[in-house]
Amino acid sequence: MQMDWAKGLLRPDAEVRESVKTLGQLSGIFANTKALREMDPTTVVYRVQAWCPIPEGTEGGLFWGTTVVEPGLVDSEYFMTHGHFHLKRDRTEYYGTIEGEGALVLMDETRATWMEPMGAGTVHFIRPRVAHRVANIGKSPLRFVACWPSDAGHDYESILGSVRGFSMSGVARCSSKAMRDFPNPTRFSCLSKNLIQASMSAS
Ligand code: M6P
Ligand code: ZN
Repeated sequence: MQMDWAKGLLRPDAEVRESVKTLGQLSGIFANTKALREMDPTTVVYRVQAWCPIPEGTEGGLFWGTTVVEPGLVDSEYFMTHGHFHLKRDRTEYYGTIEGEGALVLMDETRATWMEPMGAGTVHFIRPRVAHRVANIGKSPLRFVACWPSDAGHDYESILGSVRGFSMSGVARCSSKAMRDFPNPTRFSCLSKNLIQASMSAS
């Protein structure tokens, strides 16, 4: 396999799966559905390349991939990945940032949510039973690589909805300065959305 390490892109190959997520495919994750409806549904939010050299579900294997999240906003929310728990909840993952500015939003099964700032060179270990989503909080594409177990699976269902979902206001319009100044990792409850926004706008 060949990867362009400057851009994180994998050379197209029969074992590399490529997918594109548009605004039209992400209607469940943005809070302001009216603002979303007024945008072009074909707008690309992010692209994923996943190198899957063995069948999905195989125990003991690893997949490798790159995700590129475009800059943009839906009302006050940054463009972000859908986000997921692993179907096998004890499976972990690494994310490593190539370039851009991002927020890795993490949420455990008690719905406690926290963030880690992403920037060129940051590496993030996603612990067992922790859902993960990435928002692009910068002005250029955010590129990151990921490595995860081939039997982890994706559970998208459990993070959807205003009650069960991530505390999405936490990534709304937070400046990169606020992200840098935030203790890392910062832990807070999903119930304190206003507090998060207040802390971020204060810094
Ligand atoms: C990373 C990995 C993939 C994931 C992708 C996009 O590359 O975690 O497993 O599919 O990000 O994230 P999502 O599936 O939540 O849209
Ligand atoms: Zn994952």
